Amino acid sequence: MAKKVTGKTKVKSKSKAAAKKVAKLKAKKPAAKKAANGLPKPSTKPYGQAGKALEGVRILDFSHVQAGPTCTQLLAYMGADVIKVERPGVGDITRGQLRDVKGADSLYFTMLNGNKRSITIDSKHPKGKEILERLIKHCDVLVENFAPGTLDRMGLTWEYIHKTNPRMIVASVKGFGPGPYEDCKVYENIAQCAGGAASTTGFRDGPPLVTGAQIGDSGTGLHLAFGIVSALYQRIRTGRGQRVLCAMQDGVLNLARVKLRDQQRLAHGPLTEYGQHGEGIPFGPAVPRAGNDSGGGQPGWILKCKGWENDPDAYIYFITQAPVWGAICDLIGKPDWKTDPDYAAPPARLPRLRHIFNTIEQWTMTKTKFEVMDICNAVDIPVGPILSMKEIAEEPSLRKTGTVVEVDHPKRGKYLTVGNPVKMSDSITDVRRAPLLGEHTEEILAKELGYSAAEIAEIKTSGAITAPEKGARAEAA
Ligand code: CAO
Repeated sequence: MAKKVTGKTKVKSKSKAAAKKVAKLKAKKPAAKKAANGLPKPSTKPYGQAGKALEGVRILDFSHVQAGPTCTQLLAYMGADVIKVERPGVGDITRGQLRDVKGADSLYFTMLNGNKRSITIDSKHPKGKEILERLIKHCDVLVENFAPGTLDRMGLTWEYIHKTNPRMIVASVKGFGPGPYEDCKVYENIAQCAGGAASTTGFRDGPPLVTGAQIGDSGTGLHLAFGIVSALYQRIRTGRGQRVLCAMQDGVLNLARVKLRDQQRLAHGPLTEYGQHGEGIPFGPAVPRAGNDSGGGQPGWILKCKGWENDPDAYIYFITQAPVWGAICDLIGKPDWKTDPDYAAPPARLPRLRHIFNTIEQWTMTKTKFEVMDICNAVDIPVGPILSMKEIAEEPSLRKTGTVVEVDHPKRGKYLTVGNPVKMSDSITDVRRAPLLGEHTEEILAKELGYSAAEIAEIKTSGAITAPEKGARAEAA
């Protein structure tokens, strides 16, 4: 069982005596805990007090930048012990990128590495390799998103890892899956472009656009987390680890699947719910950019609200959902549209969407986005205000649910981060600050890997966990 040591940091004892004790307990416990059907009896502890979903799972986290760290932060939120391995004196490159506070780890880093522990190891140093071997034996999952071939060059091939710990799951993010581009380095926007998102985002008469949401990095990290949890579940049956690969192109395509749906529909005629159909503009061979058209079967558009002249976010997304068409007509002062054959039924409205939304906008422009929200929701019309990041940061309900969390950091002070977006009734997330570079190196060497004080002193002088020379610390741009 995890043992509380200081504050909120939990560590596992790895001494031989403790291991024996645990083995003894394990040998006795199942019989007492199992119900007649062979499954564990439901815990009698109150909900939220029976540990966390992934408690006991140990992650060897080699990830950097965003895609991998998103994944391992989610696993840490779910209770996994995430040990982040970083290069001595350098660390994850994002520690120094887009810095807002001099001398402190950036928000880029701190918002992606909460609830983790940091150990510095030079993976190319012989002693570093030895420490890594112990970590591989100790952990359940290795997560990495290095450029293709990097892990192999460190000597950490699948064959070596699998031989060292047959139960280990090796989870990787790469830009592309096997094929012509498998050796390419990839960043967020490249994935958005290669996964079909950019060509279908933006306005028809403008260039392809990337979105602010990091669907290439964070989206792929999310997919990888799902793969890891599935592999952990399968391992219960098979007893062996496996490789889990998420290509960023595949992750983006999975999120853009409705556009591949539309690509196939094009073979059978125009996409009638796209605004361009109503405007009489013919479709080309590929799915076009659809501006703010709804991606589903209920037409929608972004409309101006009161104050739009000065506030770039005074807009609302308005959906003309068929079942509430009558309520929409009443609200905007067009009750005759309820029976007018040009407007009464959804197919009749499709060629007139531009005119319909212009008319609705005349009404929304007389109200603030929050007034539109209140009035429309009272009669079940689906609308959504365009919320600025400022409004989201200040929204009390998001603070209350733990989706936006304020944490304290010894070097940068208080900062906001995004908590666990998945809420579970029996696995409650407590968000903790990101670790300093190598903050837990000695703790992990001693308590997890069983190194003695003398051995640790020797490791320190070997150069395996410290920066090679003073002044070599990289300050990333
Ligand atoms: N000790 C010693 N060396 C270490 C180390 C450690 N603890 N950690 C990393 N390194 C070394 C690697 O061995 C590698 O060196 P070599 O190339 O000499 O073998 C070097 O650091 C750089 O690693 P990298 O190749 O992953 O990084 P990069 O800056 O060249 O590329 C990126 C960055 C993101 C483009 C690339 O990692 C990539 O394509 N990853 C896969 C796709 C991905 O995840 N993209 C998302 C990026 S944003 O989330």
